[in-house]
Amino acid sequence: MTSKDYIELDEKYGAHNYHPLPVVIAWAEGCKLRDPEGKSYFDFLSAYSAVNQGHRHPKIVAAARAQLDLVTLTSRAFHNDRTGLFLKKLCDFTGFEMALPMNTGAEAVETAVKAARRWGVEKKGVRNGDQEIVCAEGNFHGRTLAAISMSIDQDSLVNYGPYVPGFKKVPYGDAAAIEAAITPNTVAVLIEPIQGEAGVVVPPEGYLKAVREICTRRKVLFVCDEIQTGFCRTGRRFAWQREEARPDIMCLGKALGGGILPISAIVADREVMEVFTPGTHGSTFGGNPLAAAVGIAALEVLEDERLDERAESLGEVFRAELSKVRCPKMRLVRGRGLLNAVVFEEGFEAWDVCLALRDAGLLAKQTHGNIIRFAPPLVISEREMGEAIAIIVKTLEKIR
Ligand code: IF1
Repeated sequence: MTSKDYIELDEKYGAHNYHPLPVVIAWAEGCKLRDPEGKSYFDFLSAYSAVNQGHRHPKIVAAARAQLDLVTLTSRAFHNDRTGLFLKKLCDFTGFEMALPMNTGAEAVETAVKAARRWGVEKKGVRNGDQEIVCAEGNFHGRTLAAISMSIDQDSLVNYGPYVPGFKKVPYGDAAAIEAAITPNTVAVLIEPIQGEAGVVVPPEGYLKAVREICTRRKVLFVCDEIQTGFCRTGRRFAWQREEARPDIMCLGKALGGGILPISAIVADREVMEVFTPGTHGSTFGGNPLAAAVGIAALEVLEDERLDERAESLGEVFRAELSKVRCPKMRLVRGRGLLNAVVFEEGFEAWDVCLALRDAGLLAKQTHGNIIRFAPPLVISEREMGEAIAIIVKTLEKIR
């Protein structure tokens, strides 16, 4: 079968809830992808930052293989000999006291919302049903009903009502707007430390620190969605660390699964996490032994290969080279670490640029029409980065 055949199958049998770039991936390793015809590409999306450790990292694959021969799924009705080790590793890595494992990012966000609402009643004295959460315009927190109820993106929202109440939306990057939105019923402020889907929107310096301070002073939980920004992507283990704005709850996902499995979690200290008691939350697959083994290896790779430092230094190179590009349609290059975006002028359609990049051997995806996100696996070598930058520069300089 050819790429064309595989694309036809997707279109015939799959719901049309995506409009993928016309390319089929049949093999991957590190930061390289290959299609069924054998053409090779640099991966500059990394499955939206779920493959920070690179495709099929040998250490993570080995951990998965070994666990496949022992036990893979038990549910949480019984203990197993992997989940606890994973949770300890995750707490050590993040510096929080406790973790609650789930599967997808959206579930981690749901878990954080539930934790905050319960905390609001049980620790702050808000009446059940009155809890409010402040979130930011332009956010992306997933596809569940609660997550889309926080969104202002029409495509994500339209005709899915009734929406989950209790969310107040304020402009992103404006700490005063958060302060003004807080009422005695507010239980949490939930934001991304950098907005990914919005087009890698980096908030003004001091924003996260100010949000942290406001939350502490107003007795409101600061919840950080680090699902896309976390695990070394932005040049720190977690994006909030740039401002030492330690949240009360972190939502984690994507790269926690090492590019192999969906693994998500929230982490928090005991004072918050203790609102969960037996029967109040859970998941059949959350923290399963296979996921736990993969998750431990995924975290070890981030540590052993110092992928935070790699992302920081390679990100500097990337932005420096890209800002030299001469292209009349380009407006700016922004980002932190290896989560970057090129922003074109308003109304510009970047789809054709993504097609040209594909033809030149590099895969990236546009967002909001005029923004292209560039986020390679953090294991990309200096040499590979040089080759990839050359492809991008050459392609952008051809745009009229
Ligand atoms: C898709 C976007 C990125 C996320 C943050 C929670 C989730 C995500 C900050 C939910 C997920 C994904 C979802 C994926 C595309 C991708 C995405 F373009 F849609 F917005 F990365 F920028 N919080 N983001 O970024 O995690 O439930 O998907 O595991 O196709 O919807 P999930």
